[in-house]
Parts: sequence; structure tokens; C-alpha cells
Amino acid sequence: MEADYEILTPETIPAYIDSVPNLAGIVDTSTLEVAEVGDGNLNLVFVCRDAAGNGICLKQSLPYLRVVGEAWPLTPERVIAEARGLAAAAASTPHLIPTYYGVDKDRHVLAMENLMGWEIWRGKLNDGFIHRGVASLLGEYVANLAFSTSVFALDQMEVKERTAEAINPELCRITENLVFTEPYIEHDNNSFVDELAPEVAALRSDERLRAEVGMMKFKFMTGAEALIHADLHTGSVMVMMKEDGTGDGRVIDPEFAYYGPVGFDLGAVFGNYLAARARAEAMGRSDEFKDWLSGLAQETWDAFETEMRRLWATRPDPTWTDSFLDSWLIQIEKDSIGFGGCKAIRRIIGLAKVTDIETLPPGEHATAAAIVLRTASTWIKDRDQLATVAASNEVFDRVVDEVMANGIRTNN
Ligand code: SR1
Ligand code: MG
Repeated sequence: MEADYEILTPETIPAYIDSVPNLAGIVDTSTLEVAEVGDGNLNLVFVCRDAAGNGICLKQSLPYLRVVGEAWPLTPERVIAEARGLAAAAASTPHLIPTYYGVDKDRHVLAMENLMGWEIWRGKLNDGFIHRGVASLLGEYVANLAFSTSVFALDQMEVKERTAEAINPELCRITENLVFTEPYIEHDNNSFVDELAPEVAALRSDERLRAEVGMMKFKFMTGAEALIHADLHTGSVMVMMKEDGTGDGRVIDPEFAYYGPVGFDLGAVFGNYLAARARAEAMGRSDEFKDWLSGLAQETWDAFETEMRRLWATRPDPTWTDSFLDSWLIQIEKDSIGFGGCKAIRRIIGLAKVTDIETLPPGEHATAAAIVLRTASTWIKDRDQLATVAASNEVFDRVVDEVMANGIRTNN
């Protein structure tokens, strides 16, 4: 599908910036260096820096999916969803996102701070770097976004208006298909190495798993609890090392944002920690690194819970009692485990894989992938009994022991 708006290039960016009044003065366009760095699945991303060191980042939606090309048309209006997600987070956790400069609805361009010196967390995890504290920031981000956009904080009329405005059907459909349906059937979007075929066949023939994945999909499609990021994987987080040796983090890319289940955001984080942990096991990383990874999900959950309990004191509506919060948190923890499993399985079988697993050499690749698939399957099926992040971590430990001792399934 051809674009009916100007597609930006590094050469046209200075003139574009000059033509947008609210971007004036952020950078000196006469000395601007521009690079297109979009390595995600969907958009063009231009990072710009002037001679004085000032920066800006522009993100433009194409009218199709970048990773597939023009054969997969996709609304460029998704930039509005991203703008909505950024604006909501700017109101609740401005310190956890890049500064947002505005959106150009005609040319489908979003302008934000250029996080110079920051790097995508997934890459740093892949390379074995420890950024202490980032996992907590994600819990803080999810809690604040959820609370501030939900009926816990807002009048019901406002929530209904916002829910309608934030409907994001095309992007939701990607998730509905890629995460909850395609991995469990034969589909052209799927791919995996031959060695994994028996593990994949075992998943697909597991009727209980299929039913529980259906339950998770139904919740994703109908559970409009709050505005959620809806694509909160470790590639949507930028990190940097602070002078005190701890990590700092910024959440990016909320273009899948819509009113959905809060556990989906936490689950996305957990599913991606699972991939990172499986990689570390398969590679035989140091105990220090593996121990740090093993605590990430608990850290994120604890920060989420602490922040929700803190925010709870500000709720205006007495309907929402302390006991309600206790029950709701129990449900969200279970949802997060289930969604975490769904998000992990899609990254092994379906379209849009993750470098945590894909960059491993063949033997390690199959081992790590099998660890992810088996752990994730148990998370989905047993999420109610597991109930806690701590118990979900024990599943991972058991699966690692099992795969290391017996290897992965074979056809024999
Ligand atoms: C076809 S788009 C593939 C994936 O990229 C995004 O980051 C989402 O995770 C989506 O599912
Ligand atoms: Mg993205």
C-alpha cells in the first residue's frame, strides 16, 4: 500500500523539523546529524543530534508493517495510540519515559527526546549486563499507568470515553493472532528449527493448554481494566548505567496501547525475563548473572504491588475497599503468570522472534527454546494454583533441571 503522505528520510528530516512549530529550538537543524535506526517490526525511527549535542527522536508510522512490507497494510494512525500512551505515562510517571514533544497527525510522526547513550535492554541482557533496579521501575510504570487511567482514579464517564478513544483494533488484532492463536496451529507466520518440532507438537496437542490460552485471549479481548502499554517486552525498555552502578530505565513504544487487562503488561515483562533466563542457562552464564535474572520478576511484581497500594490511598470512590484491592492483586498476579506464558511461547514459534533465543548457536538455541516452551506452558495451565511469581520461578528451575538432565523431546 502506497503512502499518501511524505515518508521521511535522513535527508528530509532537518526541513521537516523546521516546518513543525512545536519542534522549533529543540535542535539546531543546520548542524543536524540524522540516522534511521528503526530495528523494530513496525516503524521508521530517526535519531538526530546537533553539533551542540542536543537531540530529538522522530518516529514515523508506515502504512504497512515494516518487518513484512507492503503486503501487510497497517494503519499509520497507530502513532496516535502511541501518543496517547506517552501522554498518559507523562502524566503518571514522566521520569520513566522519554520527554514527549507531540504528534503530527497528518504525517504520522511522533517527536520525543533522543535518549542518547541509552540502549535497548534486551541487547544488554543478551550481552550479560546487570542493570540493578530497572525491573522495579517497570512495576512502578505499570502500576501508575493502570491506576491513573482506571476507574480506581477516574470518574466512570471519563473512563468510558477514554476506553472508546483508545480502541486500537488493528494493533490488538496483531496480538490476538500472533500471541494467542497462530503459535498453536499450522500457520505461514510460524517458524522454528526442525529440532523443536516434537516440543511444538506436544504443545499443540495439549487440549488443556489450548483451552487456557483461549481463556487468556478472551481476557485480552474483553478485559478493559485500564490503559495498558500492551507491548512491554525488554525491547520496549531503554537502559543506562548510572554513576552509582545501578541501572536506570525508560519505557518506549506504547503504540499497542488500549484499554486491556493490567496483567498483560506484567506478563509481557515476565515472558521476556523468561527468554533472558533461558538464554543465560543455555549459555552457562555466571551464577551472579543468573541469580540477578532470577529475581527480576519478583522485583517487578513487588514494585507494582507497592505502588498500587500507595496509589490506592488516593482513590476517590469508596466502592473500592482495601479488601477489594487484596483480591484484585491476587487475580492480577495469576493473570500475569498466564500472560507471561503466552508472550513467551509466541516468541519461540510465531512471527517476530527475540534475539535472546535467535542469536544462540543451534544446540543452545534448541535447549533455551525448549526451556521457554515448557515453563510457559505450565505457567499458562497452572497459573491459578501457582498464584505467585515465586512459584512460577520454581517451575523454571524444575524445567531447567529436567531439560539439562534429559535433553529436549525427540521423534524417537
Ligand atoms: C508483526 S508485528 C510483530 C510484533 O512486533 C511488536 O513489537 C509486537 O510485539 C508485535 O506482536
Ligand atoms: Mg514496539
